[in-house]
Amino acid sequence: MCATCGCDDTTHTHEHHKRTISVERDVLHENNLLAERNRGYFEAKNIFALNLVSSPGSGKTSLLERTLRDLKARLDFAVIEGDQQTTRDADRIHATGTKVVQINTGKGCHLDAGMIQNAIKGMKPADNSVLFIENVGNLVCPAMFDLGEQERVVIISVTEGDDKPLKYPDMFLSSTVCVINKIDLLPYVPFNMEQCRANATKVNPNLRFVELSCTSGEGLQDWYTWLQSKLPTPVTA
Ligand SMILES: Nc1nc2c(ncn2[C@@H]2O[C@H](COP(=O)(O)OP(=O)(O)OP(=O)(O)O)[C@@H](O)[C@H]2O)c(=O)[nH]1
Ligand SMILES: [Mg+2]
Repeated sequence: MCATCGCDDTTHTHEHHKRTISVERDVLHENNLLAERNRGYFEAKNIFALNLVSSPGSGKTSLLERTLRDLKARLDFAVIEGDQQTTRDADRIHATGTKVVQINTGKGCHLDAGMIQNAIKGMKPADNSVLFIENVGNLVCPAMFDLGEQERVVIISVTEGDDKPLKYPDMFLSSTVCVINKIDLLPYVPFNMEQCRANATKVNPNLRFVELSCTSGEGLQDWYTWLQSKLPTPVTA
């Protein structure tokens, strides 16, 4: 039996697999072109865009809520929320007083650059602002889709297991920062921090780590220090 598609036919040629690959390439090519346009827009307006990716429930929205509340007096923020259904996360962000747009992807499992282009046309984030994009909770598909962001932040929580970087390497390879969240739960779960970091570093030696808890607040200062160190210098007229 064919190990790729399960066909019993021994004369099977695999031609149809080649066709599938070329379609995927076309979709990604189109996405990459739009991502470059987004990147140009962000550069021109001096907007610092971050793409937050993780499995469902790792704490993307919780990290945003804390960050927005703690830094809103100093920085100008906008948020694009991606979910399959509901406006629950957008409602949470709205409650912090931050400008937010919700994108519902329906059956889709990731945001793409075209969705971001449409969202920024509508929301018009301010010059010199920080734009957070919360992707759909999924450790696989969002890895393939460049949105034009400057930084991709992968969040893993200690309840997920320290082997996840090895099992979902594309996400950790394509990210620039790895936030390890829910460290308040470390006493209760079998999670080896050093092993997790070693696994992630094996996949991506350039990955930077921040360990924190959105609940207790421990480690949040490290995240804020990193965020502020990355901000581009405001453009002066
Ligand atoms: N104990 C603990 N719980 C946390 C922490 N951060 C988030 N949570 C909880 O984890 C759950 C999921 O958090 P969310 O912020 O909604 O996670 P998310 O990644 O935005 O989830 P999706 O958008 O559904 O993918 C919530 O019940 C949070 O209260 C943390 O640091 N410690
Ligand atoms: Mg969320």
